[in-house]
Amino acid sequence: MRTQENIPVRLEDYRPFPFAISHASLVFDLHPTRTMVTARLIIDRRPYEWAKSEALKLDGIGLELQSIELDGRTLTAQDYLQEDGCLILKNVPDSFKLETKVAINPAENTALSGLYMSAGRFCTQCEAEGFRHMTFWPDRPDVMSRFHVRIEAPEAEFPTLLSNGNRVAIGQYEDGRHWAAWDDPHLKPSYLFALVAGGFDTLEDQFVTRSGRTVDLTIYVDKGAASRAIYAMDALKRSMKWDEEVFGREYDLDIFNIVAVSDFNFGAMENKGLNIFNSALLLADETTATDADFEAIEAVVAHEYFHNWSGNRVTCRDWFQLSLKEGFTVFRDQEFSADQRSRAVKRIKDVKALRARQFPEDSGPLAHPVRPKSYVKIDNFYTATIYEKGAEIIRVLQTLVGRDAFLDGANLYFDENDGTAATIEDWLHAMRTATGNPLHGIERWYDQAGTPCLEARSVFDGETKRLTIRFEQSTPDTPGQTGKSWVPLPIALAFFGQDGAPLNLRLADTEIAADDWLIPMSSSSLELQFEGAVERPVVSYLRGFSAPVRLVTDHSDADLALLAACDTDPFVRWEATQTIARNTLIAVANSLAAGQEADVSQDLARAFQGALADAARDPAFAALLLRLPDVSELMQVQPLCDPSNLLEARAFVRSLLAEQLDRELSDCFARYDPAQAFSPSAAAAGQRALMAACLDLLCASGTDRAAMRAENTFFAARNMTDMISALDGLSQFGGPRYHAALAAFKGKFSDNALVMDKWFRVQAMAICEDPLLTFKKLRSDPSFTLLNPNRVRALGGAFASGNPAAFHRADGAGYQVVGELIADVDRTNGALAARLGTVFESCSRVNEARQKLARGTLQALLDRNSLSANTREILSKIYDGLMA
Ligand code: B3K
Ligand code: ZN
Repeated sequence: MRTQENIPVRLEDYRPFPFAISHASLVFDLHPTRTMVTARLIIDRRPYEWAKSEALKLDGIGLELQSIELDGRTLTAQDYLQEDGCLILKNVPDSFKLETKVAINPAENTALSGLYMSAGRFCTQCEAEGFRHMTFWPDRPDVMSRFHVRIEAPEAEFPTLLSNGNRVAIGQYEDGRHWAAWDDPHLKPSYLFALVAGGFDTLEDQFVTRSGRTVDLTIYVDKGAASRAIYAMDALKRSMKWDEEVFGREYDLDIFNIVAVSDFNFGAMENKGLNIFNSALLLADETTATDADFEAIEAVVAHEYFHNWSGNRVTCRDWFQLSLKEGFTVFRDQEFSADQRSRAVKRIKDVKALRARQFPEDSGPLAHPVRPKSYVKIDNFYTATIYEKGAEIIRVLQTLVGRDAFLDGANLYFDENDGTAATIEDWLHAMRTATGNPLHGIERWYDQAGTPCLEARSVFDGETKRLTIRFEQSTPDTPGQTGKSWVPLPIALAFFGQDGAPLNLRLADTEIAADDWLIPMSSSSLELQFEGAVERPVVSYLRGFSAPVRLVTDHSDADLALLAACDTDPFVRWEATQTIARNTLIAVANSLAAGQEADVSQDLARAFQGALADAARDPAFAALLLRLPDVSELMQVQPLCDPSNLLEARAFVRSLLAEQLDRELSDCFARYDPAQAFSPSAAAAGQRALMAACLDLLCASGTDRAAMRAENTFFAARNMTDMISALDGLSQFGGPRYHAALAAFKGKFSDNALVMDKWFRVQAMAICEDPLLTFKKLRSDPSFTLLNPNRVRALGGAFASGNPAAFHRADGAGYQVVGELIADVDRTNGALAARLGTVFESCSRVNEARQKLARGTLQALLDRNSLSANTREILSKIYDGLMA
């Protein structure tokens, strides 16, 4: 099927918009089912030769046109054309005023793009193309205007009326309606527009910028929830300060507002001066939010705030440049969190997330470059590649040029492009100019899909005492892209003696010696020789994960054990432990599959013992060391796998570890005091994470003692983190204890939707009992709704991604239930359904029989004519990549 809706947009077709709209004055007369939107635009033809004969083409979808006036003259149907989501006016003058009036129905907007209602309030989401659902407009990021907005609504129901910028006037009508006028002094594209109307409680504070301006900060939340916004407010103030101190960027309006809404398609949105947040990423206190929630809130509040410069002051010329703002802003929020918390732990968590989400994307049917060449639905391109790989490229750049030069480059980028819609070329131009570094080949990071593979082999010559290391890099073919070239890779290295002590080696035939090395690789292969070791050193590669590649080394088991025990770089220590675990798990899985007895090496138990012995020094780090790679991760290294075999291997190894390390785990678990006063700090969270990691492994023993421990932890828990850790533990057992805890949980939190999402998630991911039956029960639970994206993700996303053995059941029933859920969600919210559809990406890694079953489910979905263009784009790409 080929309709206007699924014709790809191509980067090479980019052309500026032929008109400029200097001013936009919008009036929203709000009504849940019939909101009237009047737009008065001041339009000038741009001075390009080709623009002279251009018609004015405005985007507009689902708008009931009431009237159009051009310079005060009412147009009739002969004067314009409405087709394919556009309003076309031929033969317009070079300068004119245009007024359009339309009616829209926010209450029926279940796609949550444009103006919609959430919990009885009006709110908007415009990125990427929501604005066209409210009024006729060239809905593209390179058309920037000054917006003036007037909002009218009944005062009793909608006491708060918000938009971007500053509130410049308010007033009342006699019929109980009131109005507010907002003016945003900054030019902005339509995707940054926002409007909110409703009744809220607020949390207020102030921030004084380094130049001495006072900014009023307000967070708008549900009635009674203001105290749950305290943490977010604190994170906001810390973000504002950090951006001044590190990037030299100050806030530029007198007010900064954040609104929390319960129905939102993703995490949050950086609208100028009026951020809108999914309440899951804003509201937190110890009794309702976990440490992971606190951490995510801190990161997302910072992320949206940082967009004020990387995204709003400097925006994107077109959506192909999306990573210009997203990759850079993720990098900025990662650095912020690293400074607020533990840099090492943050780096490991980021790498885990990259490998869990971006690496599979980059090696599967949905692989695409950080700057794609074409797309069908832009909503589908808010991907881990654009965000997380995009952030890694920025980090590679920083590592290549050094922190100070990098910050100079970022400053120059902000200054040169302030108030404009920029491109990735503009960014690289600023970096090259400021640093003097030619950054050869850096564009390939943006243009080539696929995760580069870096192979490192080392040979020690016992006679010459020279260590030779040979690096080879290659980037695999991806759908539609072959024959790739090298990318610039910063390789951080160090060496350890067989006793585990760091070695200071010399680059052969030079005087250059160091403990730590940073080797920029800008070729497909590279050979280096080092001198100064008396016996074969162990090489520590890619310290701090200095480049986002798949690393293949010739490390022996003994080398890995040494690095796991002695490396001074926490990332490599963790990586070595994970590699030992991965190798062990895969070996066990293969033995089990072959019906043989599994022979488990002691290296893993020893590495865990080391982690436990050292746990007090950095509990958060120890907690990471003690978590085995999960089934999804193992699926990436075991092609054409059977996920239930991997799950079985994991359960087997975990039970062995639980048995062997019972004393150490129990001691470490017992050192945790569940009654201590709560703090959301990284240090306190680290202690809770360590307790949880111990409890999780202890539960793998399957003993009654462990189940009782989890039960006691659950009922003694004074905070949500401990409660969820205990519930996770109990979910390994199933049975009455687990169900009693679930019932108690529900009884306590049934009126808090965000906490109930956790109740859904724990059960959707539980491997006890029959996960498919659990899924079906939850799907028909009265508190399940297709209309709330958080709830849909808490069930569908958690089941398909977090319970791989159940999703990839041999009989295909897992695919079927998720397919049905996607079809149901798609009826009301195509963007959400498409995002959920990406879970089928993992099917390219399972065995042929399963791939065929998944293909059948996808075929049935694709056969539906009513399937949204969003979901069709995702599912058809996945379908094409599966075995027939
Ligand atoms: N810029 C938004 C994401 C918009 C997603 C549109 N489908 C939030 C963020 O990345 O900060
Ligand atoms: Zn962002």
